[in-house]
Amino acid sequence: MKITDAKVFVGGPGKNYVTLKIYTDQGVYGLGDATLNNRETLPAAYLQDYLIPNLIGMDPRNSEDIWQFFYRGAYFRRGPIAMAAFGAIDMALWDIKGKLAGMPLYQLFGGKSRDGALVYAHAAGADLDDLMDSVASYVDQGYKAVRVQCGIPGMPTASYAVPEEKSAGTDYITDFSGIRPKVEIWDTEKYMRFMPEALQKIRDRFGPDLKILHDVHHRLTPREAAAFAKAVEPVGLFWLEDPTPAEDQDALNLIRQHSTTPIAIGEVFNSIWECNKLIERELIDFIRVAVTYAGGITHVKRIIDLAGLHNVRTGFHGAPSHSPISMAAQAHLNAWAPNFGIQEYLVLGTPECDSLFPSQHYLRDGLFYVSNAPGLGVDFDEDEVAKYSYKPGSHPVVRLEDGTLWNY
Ligand code: CS2
Ligand code: MG
Repeated sequence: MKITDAKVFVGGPGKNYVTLKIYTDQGVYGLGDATLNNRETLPAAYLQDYLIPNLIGMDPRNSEDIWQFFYRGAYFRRGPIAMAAFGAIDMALWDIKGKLAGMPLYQLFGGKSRDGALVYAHAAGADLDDLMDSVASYVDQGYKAVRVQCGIPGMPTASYAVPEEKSAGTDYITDFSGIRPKVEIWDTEKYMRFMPEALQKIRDRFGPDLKILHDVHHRLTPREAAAFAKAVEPVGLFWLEDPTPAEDQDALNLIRQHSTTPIAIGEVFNSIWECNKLIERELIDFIRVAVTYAGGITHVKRIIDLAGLHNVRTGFHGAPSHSPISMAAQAHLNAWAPNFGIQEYLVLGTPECDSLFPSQHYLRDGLFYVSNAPGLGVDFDEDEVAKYSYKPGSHPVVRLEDGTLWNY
């Protein structure tokens, strides 16, 4: 069996999705996602200029050897751009494998460990009242778990993932007003004074059963993060996410020394080598990698297995930071993984998105049910994507009030 062609498509409804389609001499094709937020053209170019010319003629069933060929063959290993490009190829090859076997991917991994996989929604509010309304709307929809992000009183600008105005939406992931980022101002002391009390008020309002998650988004130093995790211990969070940048994996020791609040880290990681110490020393409770950013299904399965040896559960990063194709790949891993924790889930179900990426996956009562169709169980409409083109966009950058550049 041989790969005969591969094409990259950049664009989609409200997002620069990067979709890879691999064609074979047996008519079976595979789909992969290489959507690297705000840098979408780069994995697309890596695929187009370096990887696809090598793919032609390879046997698509040899997904492990192909992964090793590109990873070791690159010489300059890892990094988000390369691993997103490898990730797309790997997802597409697993999609082909499942179609050849006539099985949904979770069957190839080891079958189902659960039917519905727990997901969490994103609640946000310009102030605490606004946030409470947002949480209530998700609880009414049947969600069992909700991430909560709140505007901080006195903060000079809206904070991460928080709308400027009450009841306003916010596309905090990509601002399509151009390639030059907006500036968000951050004040740690205001955040540290306000947020623990706000989280307790949310717990008091919604009771002990709601799984409450909060994303610090890398804004604290390890010491501040330890103090914050200790302060919110009584809230009983499901997890505290990215409390501090994790380049220095050892820095996470300080949080563990001061708090039992569950910690989730990993969405910015693109290989096992950025999280192996966090996992082996049990400095985290959830690993947040994304199949797209961390080299695809083949590499993420290695991370899941390592995590499973060390009481660490999965909590995959979610769309629309990447596409419904990666959501499908993660849904199959979520159905199988014995150490599954939770899946981030922003409702992508706009008619435009559904017609570009048709699938039989579905959400009910806060649980995600994976399709039983062979392979990934998601398709891609090449005619539909022609309606879209790449739009330059960027995250904000963050500065402290004195102008110091800080962590977005
Ligand atoms: C966020 C991400 O979903 C999350 O947990 O941290 O959406 C993050 O802000 C974006 O992926 C950045 O591109
Ligand atoms: Mg996050």
